[in-house]
Amino acid sequence: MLEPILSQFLVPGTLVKAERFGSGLINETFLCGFSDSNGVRNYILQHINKSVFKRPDLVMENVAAVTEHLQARLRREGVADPASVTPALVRTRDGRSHLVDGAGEYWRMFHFIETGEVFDIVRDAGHAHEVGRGLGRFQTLVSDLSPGRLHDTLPGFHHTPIYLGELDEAVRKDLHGRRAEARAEVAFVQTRRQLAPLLTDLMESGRIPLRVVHNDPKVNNVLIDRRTGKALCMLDLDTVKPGIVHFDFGDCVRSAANRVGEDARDLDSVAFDRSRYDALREGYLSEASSFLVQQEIDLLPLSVRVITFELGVRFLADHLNGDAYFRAGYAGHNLHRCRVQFRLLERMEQAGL
Ligand code: GN1
Ligand code: MG
Repeated sequence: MLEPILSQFLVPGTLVKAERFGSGLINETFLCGFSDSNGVRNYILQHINKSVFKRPDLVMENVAAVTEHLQARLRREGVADPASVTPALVRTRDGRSHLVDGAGEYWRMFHFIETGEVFDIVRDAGHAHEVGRGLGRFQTLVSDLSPGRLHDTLPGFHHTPIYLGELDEAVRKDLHGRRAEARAEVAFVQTRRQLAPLLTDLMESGRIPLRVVHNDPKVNNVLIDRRTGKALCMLDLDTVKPGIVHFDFGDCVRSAANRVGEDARDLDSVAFDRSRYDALREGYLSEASSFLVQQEIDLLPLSVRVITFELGVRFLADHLNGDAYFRAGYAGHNLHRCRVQFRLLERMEQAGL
């Protein structure tokens, strides 16, 4: 059924495969192969989740602006074929950045980066270093893109107090009768509410600069070069918008320093890995210290607990709201995801972070 969609994009050759790809929780992703006399070429097709992204048209304006900026920067640095090392859109036959199908659904296509691979769980400290470096490099590359150029496509995206308010409401309403089984997690949140405003207060006080940030730099959004093990680029650019670097650093660490990953089945295996944290931080700063101010660097550790707490709160609220936001693979999946984040937060606290 994807053929009518695929045929609208400007790709040479005949479709030979279209299969589901990746482990993102929001959009639907497909790997598509096209063959011509030069062999088979792969592309990524994505169906944008309109219940999360209410203005997919503006998301695509951002994605086009950011990917073009990245390609221009790399070209200036002497990279001959930027599309082989950074996300690049494939235009539609009528020259657009995306397709709106007859049902009003939004689709976009990217060149596939053949030398890259992604992992859901960090393998070792060297990988953590590259994940951090990839993030720092991304932020550096967009540091000369004015935040005012981008739309705020997800207002309040890392505004932890808003998520806390949504959780409170979900607990109060208990629309799906799931409150009783989540009693311990709701109590956990009550003892840590003071974490919620720490980053947003900083941002709103203007004491730290507003920059273009990624907002979703989890491990599997960092593409790694399979030949060298080095970070190639950041993927999943839908959430790129103005924010503070702490949203990124916190999210990257909560994803990469969790030894068993965010979907670990055994809660007791969840551990905060200090050596991976140190490696990630070092990799990040090896790139980002070119533009960060000292105050931003000093506040990096704080961001880790806040963003871990925030994601746990989001998963918990979504569980209570009937899994309306994050794709769930089984009943109770989002409650379990919340438990993993809260266990990780406890381990971070024990580690003195
Ligand atoms: C979602 O789309 P994906 O899977 O990369 C979510 C992030 C969460 C992450 C947790 C737009 O990211 O905020 O941290 O799941 N993205 C959105 O796995 O909500
Ligand atoms: Mg993703």
